[in-house]
Formats: sequence, structure tokens, C-alpha cells
Amino acid sequence: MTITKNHSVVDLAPDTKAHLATQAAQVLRQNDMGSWTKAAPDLYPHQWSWDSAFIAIGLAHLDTRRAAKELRTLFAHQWKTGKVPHIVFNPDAPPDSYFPGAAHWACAAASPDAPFSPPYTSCLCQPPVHAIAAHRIWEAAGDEGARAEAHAFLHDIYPKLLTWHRYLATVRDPEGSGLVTIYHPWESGTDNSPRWDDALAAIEVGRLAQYPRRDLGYVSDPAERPTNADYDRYLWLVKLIKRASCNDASIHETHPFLMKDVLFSAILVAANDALLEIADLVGAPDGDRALIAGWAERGRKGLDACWDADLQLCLDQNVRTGRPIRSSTVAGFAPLISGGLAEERLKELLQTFDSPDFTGNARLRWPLPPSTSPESRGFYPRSYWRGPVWPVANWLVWRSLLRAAELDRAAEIRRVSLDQIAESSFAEYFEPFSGEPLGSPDQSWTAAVVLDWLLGESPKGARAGTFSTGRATDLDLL
Ligand code: 2M8
Repeated sequence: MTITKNHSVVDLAPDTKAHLATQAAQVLRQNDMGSWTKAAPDLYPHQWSWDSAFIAIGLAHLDTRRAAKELRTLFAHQWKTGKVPHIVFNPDAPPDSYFPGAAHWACAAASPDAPFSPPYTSCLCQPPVHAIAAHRIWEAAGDEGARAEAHAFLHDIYPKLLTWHRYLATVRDPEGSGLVTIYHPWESGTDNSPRWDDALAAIEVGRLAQYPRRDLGYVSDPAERPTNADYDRYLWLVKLIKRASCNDASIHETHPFLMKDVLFSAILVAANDALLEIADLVGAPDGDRALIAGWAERGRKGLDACWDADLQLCLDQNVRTGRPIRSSTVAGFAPLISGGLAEERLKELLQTFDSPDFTGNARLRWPLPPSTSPESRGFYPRSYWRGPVWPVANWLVWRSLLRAAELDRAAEIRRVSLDQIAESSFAEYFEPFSGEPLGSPDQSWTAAVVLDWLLGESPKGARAGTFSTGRATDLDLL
């Protein structure tokens, strides 16, 4: 496929699509550990929480039972508080394959709230894409048998999802602001985003034992990963969380890094919308529905209060300083992700989206949103969440545009994203100007979103503000 100068696109040829879907399925197969999937073959040899949700979305188009298994495995390690851990460590991974690994987090198992171990888990969490994934599995289930199984799966997972969302809406939001507080950049999933720079700079790092940067062994250039100074801060925050015995109340009292993360919060709103649909499907009590709808509404209000009229973006808030974080990143589109926007706000957000700050930047190889605006402080085109384009973020934007009934824009994001991956590979992220694939090759969630783009049909009911697709179950449908 070619892109003309003004970025108008011609869709991929059917045989290219079929080839891409086959390759994507192959990536997931290669990273499949039976009941869960490695986030990447070497760099990430464990089960990551939000990766698993995206992976389940991709797997849903290949095998709904296996997709459900992915989430069942993750939720088998849910904490008693309702928290879904950000990593479930693979007991068979060599100890020197990832740092910080299971041994570093073994202390988490000492918490009275921790699940039975091994396998060990971290005591952090990540954005709650899971209800969206569970609902997608239901949508993708084709024949009667698959539907019956998917329905049984929804019955099983619903109470777990409810407890997870309750944890986020209460323990992680003691103020009732509608915004989720995170304790670590790893919880945001956008680890070294400039969103966290000022807060991290203000933290005084104490004594740390020497530690290995295993991640650097898996990328061709260390500039693609966070710096050593970033890692010192990450590990210092882990040390403080461990000192607080992974106890939420103590962390809220003592921790220097408490951020109201707008992207995390917006994903929770969208996930609450999906959970409401699941609640209907499983015949949950009215009280549950009122609770979930209330969380979603409070989330939308909370995000609305974070709008910055100057940057025309939504901004994270630093709980410790009480101040907004003035940073232009893809997280600023949080109100689009949460959905339910007033027309005027949607218009403003789309203007920012189209502007040289994001997809309208003339230097971009593809008109896809860089993780950080090229026009802003802290942008670096090769470094992880500081500038590269992430297919998984594009999937979130695409889905949100569909929900906002911006069907043409959504179609454009999908087409260009597929073009990018067809031309390059299933990389973790891409340099925005050259299009060079960066980070890990064969990243599972990149393959998963490609499968959803290729095998999920256009959402029905997008105009009604719901997200409900037709069913597509195998590569022959292409
Ligand atoms: C990245 O984060 C991990 C730590 O959690 C790492 O760099 O080692 C992030 O991109 C995160 O969002 C993602 O879930 C994880 C696995 O893909 O990698």
C-alpha cells in the first residue's frame, strides 16, 4: 500500500491482509505458553496484565476458548483487594532473563492480600483493559457452542472484573475524584513518558544495591529504553513500596509518587462501559449496574476537570503537589478514550490530534500519533514512550474514534497502522519520522491488535455510543 503526500491511503490488498493475519497469528503462537502468552519472546518473558488483555482481544478471533483462558490465568492471580497484578512471573523463566524478576518481588507474597504463590506477582497494577477484552471474546464467539462457552466465561469473570474495578474506584481513588492514583510509572504502562519527569526529578534516590539492566541486552540501541537515571528512580520507588509492605493505605500516606493518571482513568471508564454490557449479559443485580454506571460517570467528570484549555489536552495531576502535569502526550486524549464527550470537546481534541503537535506533523512517516508530541519538551523519537508510535495506543484511539462515531478517521488510523506493520514488522514501537521498528520484535500485543483490525468487523452500533461487533472467527473471512 502507498501513502500519498497528503497521507490519503489505499487499503491493503486482500492477499497482503491474509498474509499479515497469518503472520500475526504466528507471533501469538510463538509466544504462547499454553494458558498465557509472553508479552515478547525475550525482552518480556512473563505475563503482563494489560498486554494479556490486548492479547485476548487478538486471540478472540482465532480461538475464543484460548482467549478466555488468557484472562482466566491472569485473574487466577488477582489479589484479595481486587488488584490484578501488573506481572505474573513465569516460574520457568531463567532468573537472569528479566530484571526486576520474581525474586525482587518475592516480598509481595508476604502481604496478607497477595494470592497464593509461586508463581509470584508484582504488587503494582496496569490499565484495566480486561473488561473490554472479555466483552470482545463474547462478540467474537461464532457458533452456538462457542457462544455458550463464552457466556459461561462471562459469568465466571464478571465478579472478578467487578472486584477489580471496585478496587480502582475506591482504594485507588480515596478522594472519590473519578481519577485513579498510580504509585509507579510502570503502573501507567507508559513508563518513561515525560508525563512523569518532574515528579521523578523531585524524588531523592537513596541507597540502591547494584542491579543489572537486562533489558538493554535485547534491543539494538540502549537509547530505545529508559535511561539508567530513570531505572534508579523506578527501583527506588519499588523499594519504597516494598517498605510499605505493598499496603495501599501506607503507600497513600508515605509515597512520594502519587499521580492521578488520566489515561489509566479513561481506560477504566471505557472498561466500565464494557462491564455494564457484561452485567446485562450475565443478569447481574440492578445494584451492580447502578454502581458501575456511577463509576463511569464519576470518571468522566473527573477527566473533564483535568482539561487544559491552553494545550487542548487532558492533564494528569500530581497528588503530592496538587498541580497538573503540563505535558503533551497521547495520554492527553484521555476524554476520547473514555467516550461520552460533548461535541465541542470532541472537536477541540480532534483539532489537537490533527495539529502539528500530533498526526499533522509534517515530519511523520505515517500520520499516526507519536506517544509524545514532537513539538514538546521531553520528546525523543527513539526512546520508548517519549516519542515512538505504539500500535497498541493506536488501537485504543481507533476504538475510541469508532465509539465517538468518527468512522472515517477510525478507518484511516486502522489502514495506516496496518500499512506501517505490513511494511515493517510486529515491533513493539516505531520511530515516528523514519518508521524504523524499535524495541522488541514479535511483540504479542502488536500482533493481537493487527488480528483485531483484520478479523473484527466494523462495529455495529458505533453511532449509538456502544461498541458491538459482528463475528469473524477465522482467516478465511479476509
Ligand atoms: C513495558 O514495561 C515493562 C515494565 O512493566 C518494562 O519495560 O520492563 C511497558 O511498555 C508496559 O506498558 C508493557 O506492559 C510491558 C510489556 O509489554 O513493557
